[in-house]
Amino acid sequence: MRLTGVELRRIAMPLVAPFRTSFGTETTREVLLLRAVTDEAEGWGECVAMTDPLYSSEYVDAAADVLRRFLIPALGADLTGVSVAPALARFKGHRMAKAALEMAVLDAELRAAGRSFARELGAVHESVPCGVSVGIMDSIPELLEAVGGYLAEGYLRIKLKIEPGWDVAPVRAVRESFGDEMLLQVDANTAYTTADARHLAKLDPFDLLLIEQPLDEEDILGHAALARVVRTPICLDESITSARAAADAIRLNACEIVNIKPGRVGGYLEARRIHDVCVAHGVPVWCGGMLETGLGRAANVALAALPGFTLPGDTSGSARYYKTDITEPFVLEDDGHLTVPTGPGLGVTPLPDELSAVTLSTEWITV
Ligand code: SMG
Ligand code: MG
Repeated sequence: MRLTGVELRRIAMPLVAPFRTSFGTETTREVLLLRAVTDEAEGWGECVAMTDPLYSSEYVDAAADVLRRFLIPALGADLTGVSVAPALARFKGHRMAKAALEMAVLDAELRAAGRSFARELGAVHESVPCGVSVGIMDSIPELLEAVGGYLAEGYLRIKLKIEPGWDVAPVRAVRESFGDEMLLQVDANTAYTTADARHLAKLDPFDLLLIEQPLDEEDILGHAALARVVRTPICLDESITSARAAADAIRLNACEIVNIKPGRVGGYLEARRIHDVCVAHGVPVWCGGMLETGLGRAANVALAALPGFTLPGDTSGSARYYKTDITEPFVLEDDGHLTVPTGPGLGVTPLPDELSAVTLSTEWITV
């Protein structure tokens, strides 16, 4: 397949409500989209880097810069999806930017071949069970109302964002209000230290599925130490940047469960390798989310249909974040599942009017 060039497109999507985590509050999702133009088909990529480097070191302006100056020029005209990562390997880091470029090339290749992401990745399910991530709120009544609303919509698992000062009380309130049967987990986005181990153990009585990334992303041994104090299984997100990092964390007993986000690990192909490493070790995985548009959501839902994804992911419907998506929206079925797209490539395409309504700028890069 011959690559002609790549369009970088910046869009800004207003959120239906502010989303607060331990590192900040989002009200608008700024996204960098890529459109890879080849002699056979066009493909779309979505970069999950956020406006500010608060979730990880990457941020959207830096992703655009590294793509424009280094990654796209390094591709060469003749390529396929699997050749992207090796061509970019000599550039350190910037996994979210690399993932977006690989996604765009892979999408073009699969659209041309009439194959879906799901089939290509090895999906074994036609639909996937969905959870929802619930931000930090100003009060417990407000939180209970939000959780109640999501459960009424059919979400099968609730994830509460936590931070020091918003942890045991909201978890207790949600557990007591909605019962022991509900699948419930928490995500700290690195907000604690090993000195908080005894405090975090106070979450143990609430039968959480997992606690996600309580400590710093580099603190693998800290997570292993914490795991010896808390009974709730530890799940890593930010720390797992590659299949090798996953293998190391598992070997060091730093996690019992892994959150897989393709952007964080450099692409869907590395994400599949992490899935394979985890399956080989009997470690359950689930698909994380980065407030994707319908493009990234389509690919995430395909990934979540692989056999090792045995826990519901943060693969919510489009309406969780956006009043209007840039593709046909993903709508939760009554049973709390999303249908895995089966069309060529991602199986979804941006709607021209919706896309132009949120576009801030475009830039064409010739290869
Ligand atoms: O797409 O539903 C989603 C987001 C889920 O909580 C979510 N993501 O650490 O897992 C995580 C966060 C990262 C983004 S928070 C602004
Ligand atoms: Mg997380």
